[in-house]
Amino acid sequence: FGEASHMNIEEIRGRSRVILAIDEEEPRKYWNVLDAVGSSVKAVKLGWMAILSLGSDGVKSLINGHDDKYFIMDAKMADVNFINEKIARRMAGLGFDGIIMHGFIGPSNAPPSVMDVFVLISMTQGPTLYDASLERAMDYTKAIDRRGIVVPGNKPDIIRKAREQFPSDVIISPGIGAQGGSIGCAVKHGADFGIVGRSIYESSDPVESLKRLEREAAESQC
Ligand code: NUP
Repeated sequence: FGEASHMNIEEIRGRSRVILAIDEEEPRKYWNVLDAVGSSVKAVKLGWMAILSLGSDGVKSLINGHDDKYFIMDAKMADVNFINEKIARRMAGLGFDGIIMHGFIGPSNAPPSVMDVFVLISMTQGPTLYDASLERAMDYTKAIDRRGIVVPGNKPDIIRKAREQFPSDVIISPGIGAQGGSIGCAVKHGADFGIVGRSIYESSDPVESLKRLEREAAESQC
């Protein structure tokens, strides 16, 4: 873990239920969006678009410039163990606190030890093979040392099943807003966080959109 003095993901949960995803083309937009939302955003998810747009040095600067926040790399890793470990070490070096891995690589997956691992067990689009054998995906995931899991925020039934099976995991759920999910409903069914991208970064008033999402999460209604 880096030297930053930010909170861990469980501490953040007490203050905010939104993880901001940014998948922009323009390097400047990553800075602009984070400027706009300021300290009200505590956790940010970046992915391959950020690495491609900003470059790895640019991502490192962005994370360094916002050391009050928890950063997750949505790597959706699914390689053999020694490669996953190498990639995770590089990502930790850029300042990331957590990384997302695919669950389908199964119980022989030795998760990287350098950062928090979130295992994806179902997707917002689909059905995928995960849904064809959700029980198996969950069993595989239980065998992996992890901080939490990723389940679709637009599929409340899957969130509920996952929460029953993973009572103490941090559940993070994309698919809120632009992909049809409701953060209130996701939280009601057991999600700890909604991951929200376009509904915030493409909004004409990102701060207002964020406030509305936090309100809905607190109300926890479908
Ligand atoms: O199943 C998934 N669906 C999904 O959209 C797993 C994900 N990690 N994501 C990510 O969530 C996707 O890569 C994007 O960064 C974010 C959703 O963005 P938006 O639909 O809120 O703009």
